[in-house]
Amino acid sequence: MNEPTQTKSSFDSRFSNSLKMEDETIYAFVQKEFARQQDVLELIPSESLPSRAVLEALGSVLNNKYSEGYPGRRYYGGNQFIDEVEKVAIDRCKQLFGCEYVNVQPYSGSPANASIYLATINYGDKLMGMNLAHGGHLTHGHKLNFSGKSYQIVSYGVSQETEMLDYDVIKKQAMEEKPKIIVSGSSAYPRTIDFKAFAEIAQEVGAVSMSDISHVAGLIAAGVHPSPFPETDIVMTTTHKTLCGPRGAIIMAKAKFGEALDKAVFPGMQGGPHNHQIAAKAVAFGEALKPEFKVFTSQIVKNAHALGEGLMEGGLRLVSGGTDNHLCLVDLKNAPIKGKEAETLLDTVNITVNKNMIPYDPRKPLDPSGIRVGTPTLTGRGFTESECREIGQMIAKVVFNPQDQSVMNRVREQVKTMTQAHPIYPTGLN
Ligand code: DSN
Repeated sequence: MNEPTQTKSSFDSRFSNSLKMEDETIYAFVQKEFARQQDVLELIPSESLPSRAVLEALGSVLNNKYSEGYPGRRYYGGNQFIDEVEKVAIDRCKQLFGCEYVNVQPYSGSPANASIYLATINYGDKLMGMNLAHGGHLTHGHKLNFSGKSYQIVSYGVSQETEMLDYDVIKKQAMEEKPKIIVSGSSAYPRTIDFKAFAEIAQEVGAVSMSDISHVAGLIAAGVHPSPFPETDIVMTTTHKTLCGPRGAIIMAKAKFGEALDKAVFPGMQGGPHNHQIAAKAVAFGEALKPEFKVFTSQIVKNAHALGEGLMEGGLRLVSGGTDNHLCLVDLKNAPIKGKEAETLLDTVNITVNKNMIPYDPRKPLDPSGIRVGTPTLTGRGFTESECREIGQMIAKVVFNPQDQSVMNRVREQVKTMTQAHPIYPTGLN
């Protein structure tokens, strides 16, 4: 039997066929997801709308290149342009955050945090981080995560009374526990974090200070939230939240940590960097350096405040009584449905949120008392305070009237009017 042979035309089609021509199944799902994003009010605070230019860099031929190593020190030939892209990303990032050192290669937040621990502490050492149930992150010491399995974890939380970080209590805990590293930063904390206070506590107990600024990085870059620099030793951020870049992460630090961090990222944790992603990070940093980005991030915060006002006007309680940043944590204890049901019900009226534990939550993570809502994506679409306030009221209506179909229909119509008035990528993406 003859083996099939590659003809010139079958070979060429690989380079000329669009996604639509090549793979109808995946193309159809991409189109459906585009339409879904257009038709919903997306309130997940860790998501945002990257620019068309960022998406273009992600879809570029830079994807094709291997480049283990760092600019000028690669294990593969042909990296003259890849080196330049990485250097531009590094320079822009230093300018944006005012840091001495940056590594732009981390694939995402979790491997970046793992690299930091690898560079600074030994397995079994004490790591102090924020309790996930109080707003921390899995990689800050959750027992099911590599961090909780590899290190001795000391968790701090928020005060039961104020639902905010109490730096005196955290300091006392650090003095007693003497951790090797103290991680500040959160994924569900609606208040300003005093990174400087954390760095001072770490210094007093002889620990490395590390801030995971993933959620508020865009606000910090624009000066809308206080920066962890220059006090903090090492800072990690993902690039796709309020920074509005590609999915990915970076590690910034004082210069003295640079060599150990470079070694920990490669070859310690990762192989070849994702060059298309690094190019997209560079594009996002360039965008964030423009004056418009400060206006945009200030609007994210104003919108979150208005969203919170609307939620409270609708009868809901916000954890800590409000927000200083891009998100609100909503306590549904006085509503007839809790986090899991609220997430599902809100999906049916095209409002996307995520269920979330609240501090001292008596319920379980898969069926918690709260939801988390935020404004980066809405702000990217041009929503302003009056609409965000109305959205807060709409959410309250839904969760207080889960059986009332007329409420659901009315909210669905309101969502339709709002989303049609604010199209995403109005000139298309192809
Ligand atoms: N899972 C992300 C969030 O939603 O906040 C953090 O990694």
